[in-house]
Amino acid sequence: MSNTHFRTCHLCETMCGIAVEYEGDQILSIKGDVYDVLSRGNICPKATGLQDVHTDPDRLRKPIKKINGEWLEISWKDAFQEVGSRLAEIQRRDGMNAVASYEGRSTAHNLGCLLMVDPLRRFMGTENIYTASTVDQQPHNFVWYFMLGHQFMATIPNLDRTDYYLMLGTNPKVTNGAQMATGANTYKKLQAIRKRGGKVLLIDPRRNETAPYCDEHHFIKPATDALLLIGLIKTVFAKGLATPGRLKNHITGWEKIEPAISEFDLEEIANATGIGAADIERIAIEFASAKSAICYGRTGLSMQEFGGLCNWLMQVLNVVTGNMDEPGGMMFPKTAIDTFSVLESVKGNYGRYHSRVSGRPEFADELPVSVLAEEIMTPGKGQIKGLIAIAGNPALAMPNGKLLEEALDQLEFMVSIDPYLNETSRHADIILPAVGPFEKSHYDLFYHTYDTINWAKYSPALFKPEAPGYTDYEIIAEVLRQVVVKRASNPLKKLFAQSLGWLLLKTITPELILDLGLRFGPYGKGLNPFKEGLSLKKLKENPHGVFISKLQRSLPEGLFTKDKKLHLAPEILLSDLPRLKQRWLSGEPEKPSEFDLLIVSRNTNRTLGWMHNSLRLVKGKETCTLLIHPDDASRRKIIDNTYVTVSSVTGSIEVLVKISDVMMPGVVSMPHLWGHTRPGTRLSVANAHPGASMNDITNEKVMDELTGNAVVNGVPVKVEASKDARVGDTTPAHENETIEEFIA
Ligand SMILES: Nc1nc2c(c(=O)[nH]1)N[C@H]1C(S)=C(S)[C@@H](COP(=O)(O)OP(=O)(O)OC[C@H]3O[C@@H](n4cnc5c(=O)[nH]c(N)nc54)[C@H](O)[C@@H]3O)O[C@H]1N2
Ligand SMILES: Nc1nc2c(c(=O)[nH]1)N[C@H]1C(S)=C(S)[C@@H](COP(=O)(O)OP(=O)(O)OC[C@H]3O[C@@H](n4cnc5c(=O)[nH]c(N)nc54)[C@H](O)[C@@H]3O)O[C@H]1N2
Ligand code: SF4
Ligand SMILES: [Mo]
Repeated sequence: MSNTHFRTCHLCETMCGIAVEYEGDQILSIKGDVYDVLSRGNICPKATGLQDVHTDPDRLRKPIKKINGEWLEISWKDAFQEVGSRLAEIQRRDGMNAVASYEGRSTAHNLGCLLMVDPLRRFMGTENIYTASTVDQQPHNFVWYFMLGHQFMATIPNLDRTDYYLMLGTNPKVTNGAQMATGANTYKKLQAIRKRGGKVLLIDPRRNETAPYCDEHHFIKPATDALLLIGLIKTVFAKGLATPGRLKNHITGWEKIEPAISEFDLEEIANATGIGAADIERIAIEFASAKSAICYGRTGLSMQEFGGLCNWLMQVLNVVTGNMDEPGGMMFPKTAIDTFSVLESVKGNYGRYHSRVSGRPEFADELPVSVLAEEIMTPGKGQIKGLIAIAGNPALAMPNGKLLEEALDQLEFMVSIDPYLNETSRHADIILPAVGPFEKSHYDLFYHTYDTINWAKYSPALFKPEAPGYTDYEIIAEVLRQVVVKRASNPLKKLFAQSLGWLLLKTITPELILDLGLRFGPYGKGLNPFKEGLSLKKLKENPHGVFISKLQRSLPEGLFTKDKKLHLAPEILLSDLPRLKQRWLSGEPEKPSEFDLLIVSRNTNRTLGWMHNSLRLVKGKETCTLLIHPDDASRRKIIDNTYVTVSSVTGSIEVLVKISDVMMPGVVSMPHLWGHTRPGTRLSVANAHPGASMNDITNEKVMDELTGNAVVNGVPVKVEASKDARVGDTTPAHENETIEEFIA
């Protein structure tokens, strides 16, 4: 007899509800949960790949240790002991900063990892904290911190009520939420906007898969978006359409905006971006005149040279047209567990210390991941000798991954907390794998901050793991306990750390934290048995989630700034404008270079980097392809469906080429987190579908100077036909498959 288990798919921020049909410990199917409060049955193909992760023979179930280049299984007890003593030894000898940590994106999707982020930082006491955020959304966090007072006070496009949606550098048809908890098939929300008479626009150097769901698509030269946004804001002011609306008395810096951008000329902006001045003016007028409007951009804007400026200017456009904190504009969720008000430490900070080698400022206790390799490879006081890598694969994910791999090999000790022996963990000395995706409970402690409605949902574990089987929470907690104990300078301190750590581990479970968080959150029942409200029990009784409300207005009360004002013109952002002007509008012609094309990134429809070991997701046509415009291809005598060489100042790769006019001339595009060609991994399916790693050609030295975010869009490259042009498959360049098509 089969049963159905309801839970949230934890693969991305979209947070879809899934219905898992199972019998015994076998999964029979994974479908969308039609009763899920958020997603109403919508899912994407990736969710079905979770079944493969569950059964994957390559997924590690026990700790392994590298001994003379061979991986051997060891007991959990020995593994924890060794990790603890090796890390403690390094810190005792070389200081706290000699051990670093890298937390990848799966941290944010994992209850156990999330609960341990703060303890990890406190107990390891190191300034060398790196995460995937600095190759992703750091510019958003930076701007929210300086404008709204909290790095996680996320502005959420209120798609369900908007009349005008201007998107830049994002592809929701493929990526869905992309930092919005929407439920899958976000394109239906775009269709709904148009159906009710609204308008949807896309600005992107690639006419991506979302373009067919838009009224207009405009190509833009990579990394010039900040100029376009300035053009839009200028026009709004020039036409007398600027209005603060309800927030009039709660904004500072309004008067600084117009003067700050006055020197940027609209014709020059048009020339630099490739979007005509008449179009810029028209879009600005339409945007400001619409009943409600949203300007929103994602990784195309955050992972480029002006990530900080782009994210700030988008918010400025929303504010000066009266669309901040308004239905149909940008809104703010109110989460059931209010982690961000409780933990003062996560609000954000800036520049309290700097990276040792190139002096990059810290933001929110993190240093840019682009400096991790140099911090490991440069000798001197404070050099990184040990690394805790959690739920991330920086060898493929960060710029110049190969350099990072060289650096990882120089470490004295590295532990990976990861279920796979992959491109990064192969450099570790010990790998500690947590239980599988259905063997632990789930609550989106982090991604509820991107909620498009106010709601809450808890998913219990479905299966019991093979004994002993530890969750990420237990693994990280035990590693910390071991390090603290072994670092202790005298027996009394050791005993105290040992007992307290043990007591905390046994009594403070994730479920207890969740229950308290829910009870004392904004919708909680507290400890009053007669009061209606949220508790963990209530969520357990509602496996499809509990709907609380649509998003409500929440400013100015909800602001985290000390003066309770929205800071429209933070000095730090204003001060970056000259860099933008110098880069694009200096009047000097660009120097000719052999790297005469610009490469940009994209996500692919069916996959997510670390899911490439799921056969059902990677089989069929090759998706790791380079897209190039026909004119650029013919000039280089490139033939469709052959392998080409793409090189940059960093290195070169070979990749299958698809010639397509979806690309802006002068720009090429390829997906990231491929390139499963490194020896010594245990990824049998991924190795058979390797692709190439885009980050073998990106440059760790180039970053958004303001926020430290890595630049993986707009990287100069050269593309050449390979000498022995191998022929690839013959599938079309556009991947417009829907879940229905895929499953059929
Ligand atoms: N299927 C799938 N979905 C995913 C993921 C996945 O791996 N696979 N990953 C998830 C994660 S972690 C994230 S962060 C999100 C990312 O979500 P998105 O930001 O939607 O991701 P992309 O598909 O990379 O879309 C970025 C777009 O920016 C464009 N672009 C590049 N450079 C520029 C530029 O300079 N200016 C402009 N205007 N556009 C530019 C690219 O052509 C591309 O179309 O997706 C999430 N969803
Ligand atoms: N060129 C280029 N580079 C990019 C991007 C781009 O657009 N272009 N995008 C960037 C973006 S948006 C992101 S988010 C990053 C992603 O960068 P990373 O987070 O570093 O890369 P992932 O491949 O997602 O790594 C996830 C890791 O988590 C592990 N994992 C899976 N489940 C669990 C679990 O339950 N517990 C633990 N402990 N581990 C688990 C997987 O095995 C894998 O090793 O890449 C960035 N890099
Ligand atoms: S969009 Fe796909 S991967 Fe993301 S949560 Fe939904 S089903 Fe999972
Ligand atoms: Mo991401």
